[in-house]
Amino acid sequence: MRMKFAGRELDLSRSHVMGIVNVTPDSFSDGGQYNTTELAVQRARQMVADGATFVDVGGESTRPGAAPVSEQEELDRVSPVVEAIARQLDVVVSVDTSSAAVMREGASLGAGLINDVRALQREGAVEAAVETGLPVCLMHMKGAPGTMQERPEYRHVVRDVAAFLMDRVRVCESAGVPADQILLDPGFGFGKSAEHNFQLLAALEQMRMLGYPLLVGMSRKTMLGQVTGREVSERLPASVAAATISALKGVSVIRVHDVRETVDAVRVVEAMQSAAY
Ligand code: 7PM
Repeated sequence: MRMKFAGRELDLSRSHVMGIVNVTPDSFSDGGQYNTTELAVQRARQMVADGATFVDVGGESTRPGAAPVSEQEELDRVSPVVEAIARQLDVVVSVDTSSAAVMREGASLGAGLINDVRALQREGAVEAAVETGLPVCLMHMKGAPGTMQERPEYRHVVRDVAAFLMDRVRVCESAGVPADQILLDPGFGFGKSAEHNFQLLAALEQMRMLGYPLLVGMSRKTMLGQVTGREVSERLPASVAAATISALKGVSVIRVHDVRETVDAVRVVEAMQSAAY
């Protein structure tokens, strides 16, 4: 179960940690582009030192109610950061985008993975992804970022999410994305109630039986606030618990804010698995 990310081949039968590097203007209150890039690279450097295998660079906020970002704005934010991290650090750079232009530019600057919360449904995205030759992560989202959390409903959340993802797999493979370059993500918090999210968490082994490596992101999310009563700044223990469960269930990539703590948790799971009799 190996996959090649722009020159770096990884064993996805193990769990890897992906650090989140946001390059939205509100994530660094500085204003200037140079400062933003420097701070993002600094953050990524610490994540690599802490054991991250991937860093996910995103310039479009999917936050409910966030203003949509123009393609040029997203390019201006993401490109210098992808380029600097890919050049300076030993890590797979994931580009968190739905834009065909950002996918192409990111790939040319050294990105190793396309992470699209819209599962390549935007105009030209599948074709752009195929051209880059990079692996892609296809995520499930119900509705659109602005309104997705308004009373989401499913017939059966696990079946519905799996059916959506397999439909996107079919479209992508037909267009030329190799089957062994696809990761799937149930999209925790993207158009799901707390119950939906925890049903999906419980069903991760089932999800894995679809035959594609999984990537998940639960770090600091509302679903963890809903069961702990904690504010976002107090969700580290719950986030590490969610990551531990993910590793136990065989998830390949765990997307988090807190790399060091998550890497420790993954190491504990791995120690148990390699000792199991
Ligand atoms: C506001 C709302 C800010 C949501 C940030 C978010 C995922 C992702 C995100 C995920 C994959 C967050 C999310 N979440 N990509 N991008 N999977 N593949 O909490 O779960 O980080 S953005």
